[in-house]
Amino acid sequence: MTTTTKTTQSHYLMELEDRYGAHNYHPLPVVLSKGKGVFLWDVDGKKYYDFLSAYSAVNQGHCHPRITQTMIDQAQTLTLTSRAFYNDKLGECEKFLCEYFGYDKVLMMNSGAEANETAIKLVRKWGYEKKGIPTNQAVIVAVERNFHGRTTTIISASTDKGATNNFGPYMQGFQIIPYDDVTALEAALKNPNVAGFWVEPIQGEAGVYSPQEGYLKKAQELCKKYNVILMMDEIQTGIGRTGKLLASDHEGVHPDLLILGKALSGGFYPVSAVLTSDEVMLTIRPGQHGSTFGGNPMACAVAMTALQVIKDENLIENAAKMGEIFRQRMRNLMTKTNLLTLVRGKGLLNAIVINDSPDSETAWNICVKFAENGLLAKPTHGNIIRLAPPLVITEEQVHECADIIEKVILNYKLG
Ligand code: IF1
Repeated sequence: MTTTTKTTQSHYLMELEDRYGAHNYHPLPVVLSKGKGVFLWDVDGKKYYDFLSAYSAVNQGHCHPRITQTMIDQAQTLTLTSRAFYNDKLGECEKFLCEYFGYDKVLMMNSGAEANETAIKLVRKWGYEKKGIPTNQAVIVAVERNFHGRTTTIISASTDKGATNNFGPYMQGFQIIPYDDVTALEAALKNPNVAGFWVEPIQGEAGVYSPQEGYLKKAQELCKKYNVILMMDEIQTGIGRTGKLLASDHEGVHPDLLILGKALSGGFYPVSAVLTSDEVMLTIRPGQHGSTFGGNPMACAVAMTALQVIKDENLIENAAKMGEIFRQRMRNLMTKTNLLTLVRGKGLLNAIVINDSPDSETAWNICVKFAENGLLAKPTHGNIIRLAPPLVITEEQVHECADIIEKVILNYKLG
């Protein structure tokens, strides 16, 4: 594995994590201590372009001043009441979210995994109480190579060995079909016990993999035809990332149930949400679901400002424009080297595919070189690198980053 020269301080901090923290991650050897906009700084003061955006949670850019101010103000006023009482931010935020995304009702949670858990519970409840599925027979159809989080229920629908191995026994009630396959989808939905179809409009973890055009539209039609809830996980793809408010908007699809997280807070605070119709949402009654922190005043205040920033700064349009420029630069780079075989993605959710095996360490080694040259990105699989800067990036910065990527790729020698 490639290593970089590190100072005593960064070594010390990496060793602390290694010594006292669980080994559930394998980070790049960079210790970050500051962020602003598209930039991050390490403990030695070295500056980097952030091309991960905390897995698309900081679409608004690091430490956005307006969100920071909202958070400070709210922290000095009221942070948490629990849902045992009303609070003066929750209703406002719920109205804001419903109008912003076009749904009847919203249920706020904290992490993305919790939002997906909430979605599963809602869809099952609706399945029994509205669709008439016999007790404990509800099926949720999910797809191969999905990523929806890490709870025991969610991993029960995962096809990734690393995510599932030795974490059993698994939750029942999921059927897995291939992604981007309408024939398989229709065959599955014919089962009258199917309550929901659970899908990401672009698969992030799988390597920024978009389905063929028309897939989501067709999925929506099939769900309607068979009275099944289309559950769209837009935790990574939503909130401007792909150059539309939602990735579903590329096909004009309005999911029956929308799952959001990450950029809902601009990276300040864990805020997630499920949006859906009255018919689905009202199947859950008092005491049947919730969370201590879900819908707290801090989360509500932060989420409203974070979403307002997306609109006020035209970040959706910017993501679309900058994404085009970036992919054009990568396509141009492909003409100069055999190392790069593909660039794909939408808006500012992109990936490059390296001409090496998925089991290789090439993508990792290239990311280490990117870091040395002032750009932080993370491999997904041995040969795919996700490239997803904050949506506040400017054209000049896109070119500067493309120059860094080009320089590293053109100088890289396959081992
Ligand atoms: C990690 C990936 C990204 C998600 C979708 C739900 C969740 C996620 C579509 C869960 C989370 C993250 C979590 C992160 C790695 C990461 C990831 F590589 F695994 F796929 F972003 F690309 N649905 N995605 O992408 O949300 O509970 O984490 O808030 O470190 O596990 P969470």
